[in-house]
Amino acid sequence: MKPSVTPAQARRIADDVSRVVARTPVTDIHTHLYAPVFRDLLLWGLDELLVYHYLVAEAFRYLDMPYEEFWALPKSRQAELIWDALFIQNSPVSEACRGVLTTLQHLGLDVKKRDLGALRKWFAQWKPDDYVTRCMEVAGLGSIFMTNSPFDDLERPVWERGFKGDNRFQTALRIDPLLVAWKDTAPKLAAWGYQVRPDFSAKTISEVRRFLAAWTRRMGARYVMVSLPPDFEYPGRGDFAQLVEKAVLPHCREFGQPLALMPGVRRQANPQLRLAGDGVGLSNLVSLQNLCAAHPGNKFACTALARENQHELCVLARKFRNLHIFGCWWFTNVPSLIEEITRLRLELIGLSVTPQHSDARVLDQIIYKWQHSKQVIARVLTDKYCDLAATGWEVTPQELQRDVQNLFGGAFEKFLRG
Ligand code: RAT
Ligand code: ZN
Repeated sequence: MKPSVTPAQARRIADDVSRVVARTPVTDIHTHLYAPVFRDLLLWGLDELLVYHYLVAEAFRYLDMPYEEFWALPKSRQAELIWDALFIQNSPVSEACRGVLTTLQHLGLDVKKRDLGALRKWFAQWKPDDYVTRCMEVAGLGSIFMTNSPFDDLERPVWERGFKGDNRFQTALRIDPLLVAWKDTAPKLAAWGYQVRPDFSAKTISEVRRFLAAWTRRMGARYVMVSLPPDFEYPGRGDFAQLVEKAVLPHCREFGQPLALMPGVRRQANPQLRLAGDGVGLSNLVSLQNLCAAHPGNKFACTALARENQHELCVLARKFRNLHIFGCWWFTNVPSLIEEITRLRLELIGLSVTPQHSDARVLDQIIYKWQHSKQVIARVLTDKYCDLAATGWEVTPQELQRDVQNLFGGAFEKFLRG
């Protein structure tokens, strides 16, 4: 007789999955957050939540003031304008707006009164260090990966002074300027004492490797990362292909680091929006296929920005075990697409994936980004376990725990170590 899932059994599976998803600590493998010793680089609090670049882009759909006038205002005034446009004049239904409310709600605040002043007062009582711990608790995070750039003039001095570490945070070496703006970056490296020229002579390459090795050691970086335009090319005679092949991949092999690629961003589609001005394009993932095929001794991680790239990316992961796919990035970090993409991934590559990262730029955002994603991930997992139960295969509590741990950082950790 063919077993089928009764409504009671389905409810039990849903409850078990929700419970395990809620209590399993997550490793957030890509954020723009910093440990508190990085001081002003760690953004947190209500005004930062409101001036998040996702909300700036949305607010300008309604604002008619010139861009420059907006940017000249103090942050608190910008926050008030965004609050008024996106929460008061219109209902805050977008994912980024809803996120602010979810965050406030989970911090125990009353959003009903729409009282910006009272909400601001609550945030003013916190010290950053305690607040990091509090937000991680509420979000259910065990560990946060920073994005660490030696090219960031505010961040570099902190490393040069010596950062002793913070056991809540891990590090990732971000190298966009090296790979996407080599002509501007070579003189910088030269000024920092690396004997590089714009060419790719053996000397230049060994100096780029010396730079990568020094920063990997200084940061204790666990992987190397770059975001890329849709038309990135590999192999090729371009700077990206040359540098990746000759310097970055040998470096990654030496240090056992994956290279995380984030293709699909069209930087500064509208420069007047500043950080909010980047767009999306369909990526040429044949270049990723070429990288994975030509370098089986390297590990690659990838998240693609375009929805239309997600199926091809899953198929690539089926072909190449040196490819780990992760996250629903930026414009795909909305519930409808998280659901679609997570289902697709589980159906095509099972549990050897990291379905989400937060990309939080403001500490408090980890609360909503994980709350919303966990809801969707739990729903998808429940459906999959119900499909299994219909065959007579019941997932044990230990198996459920193992699966969720893998999705929430375990699979990525194994990939890092492998
Ligand atoms: O999602 C974002 O906040 C973007 O602005 C980018 O930072 C992107 O995530 C990236 O890492 O380039
Ligand atoms: Zn990011």
